[in-house]
Amino acid sequence: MKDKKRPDWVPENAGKEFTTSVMSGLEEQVSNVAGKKYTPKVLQRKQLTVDDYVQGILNRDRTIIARAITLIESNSIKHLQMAQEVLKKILPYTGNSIRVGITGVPGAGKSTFIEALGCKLIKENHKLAVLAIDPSSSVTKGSILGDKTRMEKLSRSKECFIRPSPSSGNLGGVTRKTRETILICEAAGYDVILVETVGVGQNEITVRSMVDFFLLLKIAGAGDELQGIKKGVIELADAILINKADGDNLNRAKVAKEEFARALHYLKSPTSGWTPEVHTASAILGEGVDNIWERILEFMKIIKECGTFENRRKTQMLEWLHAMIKERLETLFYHNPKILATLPSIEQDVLEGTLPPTKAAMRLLEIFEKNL
Ligand SMILES: Nc1nc2c(ncn2[C@@H]2O[C@H](COP(=O)(O)OP(=O)(O)OP(=O)(O)O)[C@@H](O)[C@H]2O)c(=O)[nH]1
Ligand SMILES: [Mg+2]
Repeated sequence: MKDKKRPDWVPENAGKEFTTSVMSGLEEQVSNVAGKKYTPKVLQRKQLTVDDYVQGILNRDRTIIARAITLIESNSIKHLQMAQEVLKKILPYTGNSIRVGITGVPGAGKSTFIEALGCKLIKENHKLAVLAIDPSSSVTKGSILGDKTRMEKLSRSKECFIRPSPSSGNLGGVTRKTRETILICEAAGYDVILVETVGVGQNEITVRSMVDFFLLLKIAGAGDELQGIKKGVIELADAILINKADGDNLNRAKVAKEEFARALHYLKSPTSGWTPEVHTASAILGEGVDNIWERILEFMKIIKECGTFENRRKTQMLEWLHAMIKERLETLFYHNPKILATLPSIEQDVLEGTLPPTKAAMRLLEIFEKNL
């Protein structure tokens, strides 16, 4: 046994001058630790079947929910197929939540607001899932940690599931992963889903396309009121919440509220049947939080009555379908062996000016079609 731990090339009868030895492998450890059967942690992690995932999700088993989301986030084709099987089976249990998107510049107080609102909801026996897209904002720099401390009570609550979504990869990927994560959370019985996203351009449009209610957090006096009023993200919002309306900031917040309310008059509502509103709050003091939740409930009631809710969810399903097709086509294209082989030289021709980009694109697409 002892000799086995020496490499093959060590001469027989070699002395202590050959110090090299071979570590025992996992299999050896499994059957051979102190004569007892022992399975290291890495091997204990059982591969889950599709049904294991489905049952775990429906039973709100947080470990399995987390693993199912990891499966969804994986870019491997094998995982993608399995994830789709899981999703197909949980689909009948989805759709029964209030989906709220929360956006705002870094530091606007989104996480603090979610902590305040979340604690209230849990007290009222809701089950809450918080998904944070692109949590690594410029303020907190890789703020999964920052978010955990800002959402301290929530992250300790058993009724709340917090999950940062990866922002890496293409936008289509982020869309698919977040949408699918929402479905998993719904099937697990979370009846309120809050999606936090940092207000940088495309992210907001993406999140708007997957939630019912879209809330924009603003801070008074940040100097961006007028810029913001030039449409943009404001057009996507069902409500604007002027946060940090406390201390010295209270008056400024009230003024900002009036300004935004005036500006909203000139904009088209993103949700038919609902007129966007402006409110103030202090997330840190928990003031104004109850009010915004009441407005969200009122919103849900109204849009369900007038049919907007159903229409929006249907439109969102179609948007999702097309996002999926685009994502899949793009993956197929860029992983196609013939494309991989020809792309660098065609890129080079484009760079050298010997091939116009349009022609280059046509040529590559032809190659792709012929080698599907
Ligand atoms: N005075 C005051 N400060 C607040 C309030 N809400 C949040 N803050 C503070 O503002 C800072 C940023 O809050 P976060 O909740 O992390 O903001 P965020 O929008 O989630 O930021 P990112 O996730 O980095 O985009 C923290 O220091 C909070 O304590 C508020 O209502 N009043
Ligand atoms: Mg945050």
